[in-house]
Amino acid sequence: MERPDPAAVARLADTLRSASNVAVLTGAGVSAESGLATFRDKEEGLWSKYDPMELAHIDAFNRDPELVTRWYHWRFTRARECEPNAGHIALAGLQHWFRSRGGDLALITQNVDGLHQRGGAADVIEIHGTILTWRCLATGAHVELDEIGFDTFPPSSDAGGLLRPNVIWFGESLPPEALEAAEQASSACDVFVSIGTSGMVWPTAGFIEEAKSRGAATAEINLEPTPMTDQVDVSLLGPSAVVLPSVAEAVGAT
Ligand code: BV8
Repeated sequence: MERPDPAAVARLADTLRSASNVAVLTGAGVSAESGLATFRDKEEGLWSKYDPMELAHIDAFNRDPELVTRWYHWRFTRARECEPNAGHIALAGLQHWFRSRGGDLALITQNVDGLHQRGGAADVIEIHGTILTWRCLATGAHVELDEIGFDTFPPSSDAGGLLRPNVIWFGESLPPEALEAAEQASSACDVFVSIGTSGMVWPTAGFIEEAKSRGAATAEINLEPTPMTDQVDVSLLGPSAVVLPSVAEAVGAT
C-alpha cells in the first residue's frame, strides 16, 4: 500500500487545522475502493461499457424505460452490496471534528450511491441526486427503493405511474436546494478540497473556481492528475481510502 507523500499530507493538514469552514466535493473515485466502478476509467469505467447518452439522459428513458431502469436497479444493487471505505469514514470524522469546534465541513457529492451517509457523514449535499429513492412520473411521489417490487421493468408506483431514479440526468438542471447549499458552501469556505473526481461534469466542476475566486485555499486528492491539479495549492496523488485517513490523523481528527 503506497504511502501518500508525507510533506503534502502535512501541508493539507496544516491548511485544514487553520480553517473553520471547509467545503469538499467528491466523485466516483471515492467509492472505487468500495468496489464501485468509476465512470471514465478506460477499462473498468461505466462509460467504457455503456454510452451515457444511452442511459443517463431523459431521452434515453423515454426511448427505452426498461433498459434504463434495469441499469439503475443494477447500480443500486451494486451500491447496496458495497461497504463505505476508510475514505468515507475519515471524511465523516473530519466533519465531526470541524463541527465540534464550531466550524463545519460541507460535503458535496456527485455520487448517487449513499456511501457517505453509510460512512457516518451528515447533511450530505447530493448534487446529482440519489439512486436510493425513485419518483413516480404521474404523481411526483418519492418511493424508497426497498418498497419497490422491481418484478417488472420499468417499475410502476401504486398510482400506476412509471418510476424513475431520483438522479440528475445529463440535460437536467441540478436540484435547486442542493445547488443553493453547494454554492453557499463553496463561496463561504476557507478551504475547498476536490476528491476522486475528474472535474468533467458541469456546473459542478465550477464550484472549486468559485471558492478560489473568493480567496479559499484549494486542494485535490486523486489517483492521477486532473485538469485542476496545476491550479490547486495542495495536490495529493494517491488512493482516497489511504490518503484521507492519513490526513485525518495528521489533523488530529481520529
Ligand atoms: C445541466 C447522475 C442545465 C446520474 C450525473 C458546460 C460545458 C460543457 C457541458 C456542459 C456545460 N454545462 C452543462 C453541460 C452539459 C453537461 C456536462 O457537464 N457534460 C459534460 C460531460 C461535458 N451537464 C449537464 O447536463 C448537467 N445539467 O447542466 O443542466 C443545462 C442543461 C442543458 C444544457 C446546458 C445546461 C447535469 C450533469 C449531471 C449528470 N448526472 N450523475 C448517474 O450517476 O447515472 S454525472 C456522473 O458522472 C456523476 O454524478 C459524476 O458527476 C460524473 C462522473 O464524474 P466523476 O465522479 O468525476 O467520475 P470519473 O469516473 O469521471 O472520475 C473519477 C476520478 O476519480 C478520476 O479522476 C480518477 O483518477 C479518480 N479515482 C479513481 N479511483 C480513485 C480516484 N481518486 C482517488 N482514489 C481512488 N481510489
